[in-house]
Order: sequence, then structure tokens, then C-alpha cells
Amino acid sequence: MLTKPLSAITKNTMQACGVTADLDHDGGMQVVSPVTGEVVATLAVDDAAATEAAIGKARAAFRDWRMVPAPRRGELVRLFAEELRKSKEDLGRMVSIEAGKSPSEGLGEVQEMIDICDFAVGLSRQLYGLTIATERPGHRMMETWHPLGVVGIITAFNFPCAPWCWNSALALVCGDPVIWKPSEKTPLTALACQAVLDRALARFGDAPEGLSQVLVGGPEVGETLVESENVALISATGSTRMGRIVGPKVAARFGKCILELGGNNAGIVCPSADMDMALRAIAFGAMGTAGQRCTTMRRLFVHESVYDQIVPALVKAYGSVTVGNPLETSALVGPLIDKAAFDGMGAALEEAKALGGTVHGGTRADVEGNGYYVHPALVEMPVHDGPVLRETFAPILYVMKYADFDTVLEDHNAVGGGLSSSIFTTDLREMETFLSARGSDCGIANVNIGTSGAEIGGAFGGEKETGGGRESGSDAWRAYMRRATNTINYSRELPLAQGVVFDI
Ligand code: UN1
Repeated sequence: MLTKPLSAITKNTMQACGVTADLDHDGGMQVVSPVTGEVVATLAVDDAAATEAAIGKARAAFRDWRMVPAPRRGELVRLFAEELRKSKEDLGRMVSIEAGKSPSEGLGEVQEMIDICDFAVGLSRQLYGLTIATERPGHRMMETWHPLGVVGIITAFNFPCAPWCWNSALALVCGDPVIWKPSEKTPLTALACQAVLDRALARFGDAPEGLSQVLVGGPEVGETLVESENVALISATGSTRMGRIVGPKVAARFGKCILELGGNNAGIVCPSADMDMALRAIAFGAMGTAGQRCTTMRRLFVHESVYDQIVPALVKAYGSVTVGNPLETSALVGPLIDKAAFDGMGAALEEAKALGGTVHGGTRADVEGNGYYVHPALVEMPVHDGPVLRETFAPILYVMKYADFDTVLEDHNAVGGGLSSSIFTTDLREMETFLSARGSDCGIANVNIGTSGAEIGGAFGGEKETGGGRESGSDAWRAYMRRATNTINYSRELPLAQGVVFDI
């Protein structure tokens, strides 16, 4: 049992982060912790008018910020990383309170923020373009990257802060103000992050007002951001359903979009796999974060020759994994976010059974309070069909037997999602084929590690119904800038390209 009411722990933690907002706003939006099902705060809500006002402020900030040299902009992000390090424990606790993550995973999410800030600071001294050979004598051709404009960031409950930071750390060094609409389920972590950033802004000194803003609210806020011609880029993390609405609306006004949507990530266990390693990787990939990562492993194809070796061991691991309150136990699996997630899991398991699936686990776990805790489910499926083909945001791993490598590659790719994938093998041919043009069609393809837990240094995102966006490392920064191709004539002649003659 918690020694203090969760709302008191929440308020203390928010205060420690420096949040001054009213957390008991009369008639405001209720924030429920999945840990106990308690209301931990009520917040004032922003509407369309408040969103328009925020966009106006961000536009004004852009005029100044774009002219600040990028390495100086990087200094703000460097200070932010320092403040994040100081508030790591508190922010991690907020992630656990609002999203139900284990302390280690809550802290891990804050670490992702620190990591991307460090990356962005280095980037602030780069942001380089190419110099390109030109066919015209006495000319030089190059490309320049300029700040893009206001960036609207829409995030999901399951990662209440890291995806914001992947976007905002890059956007800020690239010269763009940010407006964040966090999930209605996790607005407190957002306010806490903004308070920590405010400390960095105060130390920085002369940043324009409105450089980073958080809007707490529902669809009205999101719609206003999405439809505003003054928001140059929308970066949205969430369901494919949400992306189908956001993508066309932003495209219709020729805005830019980064979509990071659902996945239906799979692993393949080949005959030569290191079985012990595969077992541990699959356990984390499928059960970690109670199956509520976009990178969670949801399908597993096991070669028939090793099925009886690994599947019983997995069933055993599923039976013994600890499920419990993430704030006071060392349980590996915390709660589902809410009742809707629990019902969705139950419905998917019923569908799987009707198709001949054998379900291990999947029942509600007896944890005190009104949280929706479940024993993760491993489902042995005779077919690759029905609920297996879609993403259910819960800890369900569908396991299928395979015989032929080429056929399993086809099944692997025969789903809508294209985010993450893994192969477990020590066979060079299988490994390289999986990574080749005819292998995994996902944005992330791993060997001998699970589907989740990507580092920030690589570009993060996926293909098909995952939306095609890339965030965080590699050259993802380019999405936050506009590219100009510059051709400079330093000669005394005016030769035209393609040999065109136009003598006047
Ligand atoms: C998400 O679930 O939206 O690769 C992001 C991972 C994390 C990010 C997940 N680094 O699992």
C-alpha cells in the first residue's frame, strides 16, 4: 500500500519539478493515474482560442529565434539537458504515475530526453548542406538549411515525454518554436517538462517568449494546430486512425508532417538462434511497458524445429513475470492505461480463441486499487490471421510456427504496420536476407535484439501504416528545416544551364 495518497505524491513531485499551475482547478479536466485508478489532479483546459493565441506567440518567437546562431540555440538545449539531469528522478516518477511504467522504464524515458538533448547540442554546430558540382563555369552551387517555422507536437500517453523531446530538442536547435499537445491522459508530465525547460530558459536569458508552450486539452487543440497555416510542421505520435485524419488535413494546406503511428512488430526465431538470448529479448520486447510501446513485439514466428524448445520456456516466463504497482514494487509489468485498453485486450483474445488460438495468461491480475493490471498473454496461433494482423495496444504476443524462410518473410511483411522487426539467428544468410531489400519492410530491422528500446542516435519511425516519419537521430533534423539551393555566379559571363541560348 502507498503510504500517502497518490494525489499528494503527484503534487509533491510536480512541485519539485517547479510546476506552479493549479492542480485542483475547479471543474477542470481530471487526470487519472493508471496505477490506482485515482484522480490525481484536475487541470484547466485550453480551447481553440488559446491555441490560436499560442500559435501567434510562437510565430512572434520564430522571427527572433531563427536569427540566433544555431550554436547559441544549442546552448539552450545544453542547459535543458543539465536541468533534466537534476530532475531525472522526479520526471521519471511522473512518468510512472501517469503512464504506469516501472521506475526503471520511467527513468529510461527521461534518459532518452537527456540523450537527444546531447545529440542536438552537437548538431547545433553542424546543420550542414552540400556543395554540389555545377555545369556552369565560374559558378558555385550549394544548399543551405534554414529554420522552418512553428512546430506542433502531438504525443501519445505511452511515452509521455521522450517523443516530445526528440522533436523539441531538434526543433529548438534548428531555429523553430514548439507547441506541445500532450495526450489528455498524461498532461502532468508535459507540464513538468515545460517547468524544467523554463528553468533552462531563465538561465539562458534572452530567448523569446513563447519559444516552447504546452497546451492541455482535447481534440479542439489538436485540430486547431493541424489546420493552422501558421504551423509549419506537425509531428504526431499516436494511432494509425489518428494519422489518417491528421495526414490529409496537413497535406491539404501543404504543411509538413512527421507521423509516427502504430506498428505490428514481429520477431523471427530461426533454428540457429541463441535461444537463451532470444527468450530474454522477446520477454522484454513483448511484455515490457505492459505491451504499450509502439515498438512492442506483437507477433513471433518460430521455426518448427525449435518451437518445442523456446515456446514452453516463454510460456514459463509469462507465468512467472511479476505484475504489480510500479510505484511500490519491483514488478516488471505495470498497469494498462485504462479500462478501454483492458476491454480491447479481452476482445482480441476472444477473437484469437475463435480462430483456434491457445491463450496462456491474459487474465486480470489481482493488484490493489482500481488499476487495470493484466497477466501478459502469449497466444499460440494456428493461423496468421484475425487479431494477429492488427495492433492491440496491450501485452499480447501471438506465436506462430513456420517451416520455410521465404514464406515467413512474406508473412512477416503481410500486415499494415511497418515500424520495427527482429530476427534471431546466427546464420549469416538469414540475417543478411532479413536486412536486404526483400527482407523486413520496417523502418527498424534488428538482429539478435528485440523490437523495442531503440537508441536516439538512429532515425526512429516506420513505413506503411506507421506513417513514414523519422524522428530523433541520424538526419531526422532536416524535417525541421527548409532547404534552399543556392547557385552563385562569380564570373563575368551568364551561361545558361542545359546549353540554352537566349541572346537579347
Ligand atoms: C513509442 O512507443 O512511441 O524504441 C516510442 C523504443 C523507445 C521509443 C518507443 N525508444 O521502444
